[in-house]
Amino acid sequence: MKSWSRPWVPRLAGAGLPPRIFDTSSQGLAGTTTTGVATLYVCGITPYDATHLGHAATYLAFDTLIRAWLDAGYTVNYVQNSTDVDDPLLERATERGLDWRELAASQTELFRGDMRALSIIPPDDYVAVTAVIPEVAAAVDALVRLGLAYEVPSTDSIDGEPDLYFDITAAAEAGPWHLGLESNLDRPTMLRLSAARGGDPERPGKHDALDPLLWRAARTGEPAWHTVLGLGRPGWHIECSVIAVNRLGSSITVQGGGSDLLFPHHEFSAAHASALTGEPFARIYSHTGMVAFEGEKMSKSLGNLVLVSQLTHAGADPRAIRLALLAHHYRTDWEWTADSLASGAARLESWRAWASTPGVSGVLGDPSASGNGDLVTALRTAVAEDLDTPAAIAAVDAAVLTGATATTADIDAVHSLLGIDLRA
Ligand code: 5CA
Ligand code: ZN
Repeated sequence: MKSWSRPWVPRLAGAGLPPRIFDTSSQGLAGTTTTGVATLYVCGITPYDATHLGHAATYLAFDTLIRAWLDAGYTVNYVQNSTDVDDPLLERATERGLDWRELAASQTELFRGDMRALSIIPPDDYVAVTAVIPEVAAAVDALVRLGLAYEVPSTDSIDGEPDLYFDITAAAEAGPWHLGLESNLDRPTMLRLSAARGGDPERPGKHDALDPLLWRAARTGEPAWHTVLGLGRPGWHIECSVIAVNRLGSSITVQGGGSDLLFPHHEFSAAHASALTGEPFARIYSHTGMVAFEGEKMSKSLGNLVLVSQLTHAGADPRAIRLALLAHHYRTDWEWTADSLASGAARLESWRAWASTPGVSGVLGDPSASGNGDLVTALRTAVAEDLDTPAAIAAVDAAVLTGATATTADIDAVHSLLGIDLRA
């Protein structure tokens, strides 16, 4: 599927440190790669009601990771999906009297525009689930052959075809995945989250209440595809496993997404991928914190949204939105307020004034003026240490406060590592 245009990322002199980020599985900081190649899979949107600031914050965190990798001289291969067929999208389309394909196409286009406006580095491969149904069906078929999937009878499917479920007990015995590998949660919490986030622990006929759906046989009025498994559509977690494994291979560097996806989605995406390859899914499992609004997690289902497009249409500078988001560490939960954008805009104003002050020679961004100490090193160190953008911002604020002239290298580093072009 079409991605969006790539922002210009200046190359800085020398090289940044290879970044370390927090790994949810081992609960500690981990070096991201030693090979000079980094592979990244980030869960994309379900395209209805795009793009709220929670989405933007999550994609901005992985954009920062990519910027740190590029600065360290790594080759990056980045894949993202679009869940363009799933229950919540179908329900929203029905509510609004829209064709689900039209709703997905229009919201995906809005998302692309918002990502472009925010200068977020696009995936190298942006993959719609509807474009890879045969691939996913073949993978589910392989899991059946491996003895890791089983049929659950259905009463409402067309022709009484069964649905297919993943056998977590058999998969854990086969290894290398085991339940809790990624999420470290206890079983009661898993059962609660499964029920709340698209699972069906109460469904009769499953071997384990937590076993996730791999393949849903066709129902009247629902989209379905003819495949090796018959007529139906994929479950949620398997789409991400297959899209990632078939494009990036096993043991990818980082699997990323919001903390709301930790269980069951990421745990079981990792389980399916490991079952298919016999290898761990990822070396690092990375999760962003949740952005709240009006006291609750910003979410499409609750409707407490602030959309990027609302702010930009009202005249907000996308760089101010970026600075408002980067002011929070990507792993913390925080709340968007009326002040958030205002403080991002004020900071942008002061940084731009700093960047446009001529240096001693009268040249903008005079490279001979080095009054800011080593701001480039400070920025590199901050982003390489678990993407500490608040520390990076504080370093620029400190430089601005001293009144010392911004050098070309300083301005380029702000542009390259934080994605804020102060020359525009
Ligand atoms: N399509 C699936 C993933 S395969 C999905 O979760 N889509 S989504 O549209 O609901 O979310 C897209 C991304 O934004 C996910 O990584 C999710 O974790 C993240 N996200 C959603 N809400 C928030 C929020 N309030 N704060 C931070 N990140 C969020
Ligand atoms: Zn996903």
